[in-house]
Amino acid sequence: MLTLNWKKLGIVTGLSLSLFAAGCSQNDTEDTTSGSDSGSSDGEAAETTNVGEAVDYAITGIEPGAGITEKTDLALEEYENLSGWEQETSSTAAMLTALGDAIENEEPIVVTGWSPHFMFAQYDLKYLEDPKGVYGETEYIGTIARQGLEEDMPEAYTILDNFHWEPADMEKVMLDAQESDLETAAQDWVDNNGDVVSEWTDGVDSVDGESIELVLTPWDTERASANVAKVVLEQQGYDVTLTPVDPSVMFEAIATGDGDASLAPWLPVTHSSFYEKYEGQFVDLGENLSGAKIGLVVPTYMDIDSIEDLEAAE
Ligand code: PBE
Repeated sequence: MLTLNWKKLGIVTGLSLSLFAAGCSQNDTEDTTSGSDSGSSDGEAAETTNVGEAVDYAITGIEPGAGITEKTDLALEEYENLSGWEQETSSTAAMLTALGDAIENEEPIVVTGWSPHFMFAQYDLKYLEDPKGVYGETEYIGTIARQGLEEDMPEAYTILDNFHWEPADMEKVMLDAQESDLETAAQDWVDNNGDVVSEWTDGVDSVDGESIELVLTPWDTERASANVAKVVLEQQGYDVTLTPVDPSVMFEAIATGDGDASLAPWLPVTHSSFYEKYEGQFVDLGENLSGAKIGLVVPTYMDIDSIEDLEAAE
């Protein structure tokens, strides 16, 4: 049984939810100031010609163990114009707070961002073009299982193999969870989407309390899919444990058989190095969601479009 990082990651995720709520209300009260951006003194920072200088040559990142953090380190190496830049890692919650603060003051900021995520519904944001393809084009979220799961738990394996949903489904669970919690939101989604769920469970026998451990990463996207899978597997008779860990530990857990399966890998780019490290030691069940994306993200009021528009430090 995996217990690594559980508490730490749980706290991080809890913070991220409450900060999202705080961000919403700030945004509501600031709306009155955003209509007058034609004056020359207004939004001065946003019009600064040298974005690098204005943001202190720093990309606001998230947790050190995230796949996007690794790819951003790679971007810092690959793009000559990012020479002298740094990635400041901390947590998703801290990144979202910094993003909200910058937007409130219409200041420039460059963050590591991804979708599906609320930040795109909450703020006007854009991905910077990535001509070198460091962050890939579109990502998918995949499902992996430990070797032997198909033989040991064919019913669960079939359900996990069939698990496929749309970004709008995942967003619905994440949005509803703001009003309740992920367990409740996942249960509601399952109750309201019997047609989709029955495609996953069609012809699958029930079991009698067998234990299964799903390993996930601590972001809301993966907490949503894991909680939906938990509800569906429990309806089938399983006793389900959810264990949140860093992405590298997630792959390691499935490769060693400490965990049974995961719906959390972001591929083909975000978690490629972890995937390659353990390739052949887990079973790849393919996509469970298509149309995800990662990259460098800025507010739309910033007058740049590409990573190559960022100027190197002197
Ligand atoms: N994310 C969200 C994760 C995967 C899900 C993009 C922040 C990562 O970079 O590992």
